[in-house]
Amino acid sequence: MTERRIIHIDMDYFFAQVEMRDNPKLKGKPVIVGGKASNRGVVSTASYEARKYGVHSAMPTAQAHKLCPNGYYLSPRFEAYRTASDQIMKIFKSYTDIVEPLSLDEAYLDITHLVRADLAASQIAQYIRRDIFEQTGLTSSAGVSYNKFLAKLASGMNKPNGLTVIDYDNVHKILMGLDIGDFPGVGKASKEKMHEHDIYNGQDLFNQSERELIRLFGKRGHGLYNKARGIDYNPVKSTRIRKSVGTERTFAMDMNDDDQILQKLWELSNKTAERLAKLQKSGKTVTVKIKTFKFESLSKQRSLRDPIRNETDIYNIAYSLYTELKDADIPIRLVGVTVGSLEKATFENMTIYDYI
Ligand code: TTP
Ligand code: MG
Ligand code: MG
Repeated sequence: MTERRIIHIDMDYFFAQVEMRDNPKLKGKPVIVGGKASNRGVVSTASYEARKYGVHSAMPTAQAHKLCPNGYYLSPRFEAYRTASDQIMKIFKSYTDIVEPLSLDEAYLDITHLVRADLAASQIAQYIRRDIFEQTGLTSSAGVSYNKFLAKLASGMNKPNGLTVIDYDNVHKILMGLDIGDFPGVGKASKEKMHEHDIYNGQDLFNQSERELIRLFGKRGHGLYNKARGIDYNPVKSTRIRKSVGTERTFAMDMNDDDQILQKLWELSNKTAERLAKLQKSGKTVTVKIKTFKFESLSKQRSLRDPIRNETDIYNIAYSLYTELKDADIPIRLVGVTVGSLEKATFENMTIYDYI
């Protein structure tokens, strides 16, 4: 197996940075974005200036006020963050198809099979960070390594606006000095358990046998044993963004009976509506495709002003497209209906957990 080339990119103090970009008076100031103290809100994030006071994500805003009374406290503007997020994800996809977003502000990229294999992965990461800055005015940090665990670890090492490479030369040293709580999967409870067994850092973890780690942590023991050695086989899982939903049927024999074909079209419209409902999407184009008995593919599309999602709307348009398309003398083998230009779920029905 060729060695993989993985990049992890994470925006710096993301929500706060967007606010500071949009209001330059906030530059260099302690900026805190989050819920209101009066509503028992919590901090979403804080600028690095505010972090100096000890303010951090998930801290009650009331507590942040005590630590940093002169901070600038702002409510989140999710649409602005979503816009910036869409921009960065688009940049990632311009480099590789294998992009796995982890939240609004970060993603893994697998650039192993990038056409420009002659460029160092770190150079590509720099290009990506440059594109992000040019297009959004925001800084980010990148980690480059040969697996996801190390790439993510690396991206946090020189924040903000930094780039870190972990390779075979430095991996051991970095991991040995790493706090045990900074290993993925080691939460509060496992950290305490680690401490009970005198495991405080990567070196202590490295010194444990695999058998002992499995005894202590069950199934996770094997993964922890590997992590101490910089081993992680998890692939970057790209999530395809669905642009259309379509269904088609091939007839058992060439078909020229409108009634039967329209019956099929109705069934396909139903199926498509069902799938749209599952995805919680609606679409602004309808396409009907047919394949003639000579295997010729023909299609016709209509764009709509308002998005549609139910079976009757889909069928009505599909019906009229079909009548425009079908030649009475030519039997067909296949008919299909596709709804495209899908719209995202609206902000109103998303929760904060869809963002982060
Ligand atoms: P992070 O990438 O974890 O943090 P960050 O970008 O603010 O700061 P940095 O990466 O430089 O350390 O999270 C991205 C955004 O997600 C963050 O700006 C706000 C939001 N978020 C929350 O709303 N609540 C949280 O608890 C966390 C961790 C993040
Ligand atoms: Mg971030
Ligand atoms: Mg992040």
